[in-house]
Amino acid sequence: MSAGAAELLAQRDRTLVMGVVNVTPDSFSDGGEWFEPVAALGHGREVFEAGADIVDVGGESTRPGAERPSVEEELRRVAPVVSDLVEHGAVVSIDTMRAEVARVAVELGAAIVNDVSGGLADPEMVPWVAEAGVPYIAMHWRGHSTHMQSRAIYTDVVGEVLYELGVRRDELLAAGLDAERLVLDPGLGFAKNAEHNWALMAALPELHDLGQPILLGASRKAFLGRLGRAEHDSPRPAPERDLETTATSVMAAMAGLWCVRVHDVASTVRALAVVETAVRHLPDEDAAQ
Ligand code: PMM
Repeated sequence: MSAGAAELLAQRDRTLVMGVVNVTPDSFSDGGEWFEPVAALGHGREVFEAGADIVDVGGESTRPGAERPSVEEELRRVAPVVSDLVEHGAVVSIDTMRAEVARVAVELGAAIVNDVSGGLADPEMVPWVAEAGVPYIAMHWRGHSTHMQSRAIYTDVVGEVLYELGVRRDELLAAGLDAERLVLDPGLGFAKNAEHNWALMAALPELHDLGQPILLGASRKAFLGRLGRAEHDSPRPAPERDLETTATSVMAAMAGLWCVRVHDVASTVRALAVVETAVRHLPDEDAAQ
């Protein structure tokens, strides 16, 4: 494991910021703005320079209904961006459900694998991660984008997500993953409607019951775009959801989560500095005794 990634995984004094670089023609959150190679490289560096602790590079859109690119196409998209960011000193995570893409990205210097399927999409992913010993982010997942919304059925979304993530954690550890290198994520928006996402947002501290560092990916998701809009109005466009995103980042930091995954890094970095500074001013319990 790289020194940078090891240090970040052990970080508990503040909530980390993961900046998103989607090299896709159809990502819902940035509409494919960074698809062209030159734009993708430039955007990657902007995200890093804005203060991201981790830069998350992905080449497959997970927007509901999205078609999957081939492995070759996914690699063509992400490889130059991963290499460039690594060269510039960034800690890079590769956002992929494919073992082959993860393997090549790690060879190029990516330090973390971020798998929205938690290893369920590609049977080769978990054995490879176990063998490579690379830090792994496993998200709560019920199926590919083409049919995930039909699986957004829960009677108790918080209880069920915690249960299913707990089962996945146990399976991943049994498969040989190192508990010190495993991060879990409730997967907002993945097989979840707005009500489900809000219920999870209201229960962030409960995610600690899983006993692993937690990452939250609320940034620019549709449930935030509907706030303050009449039912019949269209949601606010994704790039205009950063204020709401920043509020979710603050909630995550107040709940003591490990990391937030966001598109606009600068606003979250500044908001989290407020939380971090206030937390540092908490009375020292030991000294008070
Ligand atoms: N969301 C998206 C993509 N990758 N990874 C993790 N770990 N958690 C998420 O919530 C997550 C993710 C989809 O959002 P995007 O299109 O804005 O990248």
